[in-house]
Amino acid sequence: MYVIRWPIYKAPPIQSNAVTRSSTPFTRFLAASFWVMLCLNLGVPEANPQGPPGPLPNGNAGPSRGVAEIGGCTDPDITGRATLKESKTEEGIKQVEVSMFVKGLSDGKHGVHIHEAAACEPCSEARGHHDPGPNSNSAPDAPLFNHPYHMGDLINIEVRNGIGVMHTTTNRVTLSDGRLSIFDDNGSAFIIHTNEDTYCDQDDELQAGCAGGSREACGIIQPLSRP
Ligand SMILES: [Cu+2]
Ligand SMILES: [Zn+2]
Repeated sequence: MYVIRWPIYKAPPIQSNAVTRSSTPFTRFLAASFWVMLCLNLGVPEANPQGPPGPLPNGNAGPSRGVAEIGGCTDPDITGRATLKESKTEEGIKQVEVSMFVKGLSDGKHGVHIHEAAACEPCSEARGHHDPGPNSNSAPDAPLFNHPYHMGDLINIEVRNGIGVMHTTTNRVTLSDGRLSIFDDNGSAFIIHTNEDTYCDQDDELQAGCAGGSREACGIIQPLSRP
């Protein structure tokens, strides 16, 4: 059984490059947040890629948490982690909180999506954007331009001084079993793109690469057992 170990990364000394070069309070805050969040993941339970761990307290079958270790498609200096947590709104709608921390990307915005297959080697194996359903069309751009209608479409991650942080909540997907689950037969993976996702929502934005272009980093999403 695959076991999440901590520390996942060889943590660089706190004085290293990105931290000391960034002298503004905001960048120091980002750097501190990065490591604090990694530390908070100390308590993540064992990954359970073999299958769902059983019924949840709210009656849903399947996992309620997930994690992805992120690495560069070609650049080994890109590393990071994403965590996913499913909950229910007061109305009973499932929602998934996604938190992502990545270092080593170029500064600026980078498109992030949940892609349709749990594969990163090479990053093209993650295939298109997660889009289950009777009219599934995972193509991001030309010629069909089915972006940003995909269930796996997320917001950009913003990188400053080499550190990227992203938090978002989506109700387009679930971790627990169901028609929107990202833990379907072939699983799912995060892809971080080289460029910003413009969301391709304007007619004059419908051009190849509007969803972020080439692939920079990838992380297979693993289901976690309940604590
Ligand atoms: Cu993508
Ligand atoms: Zn999309």
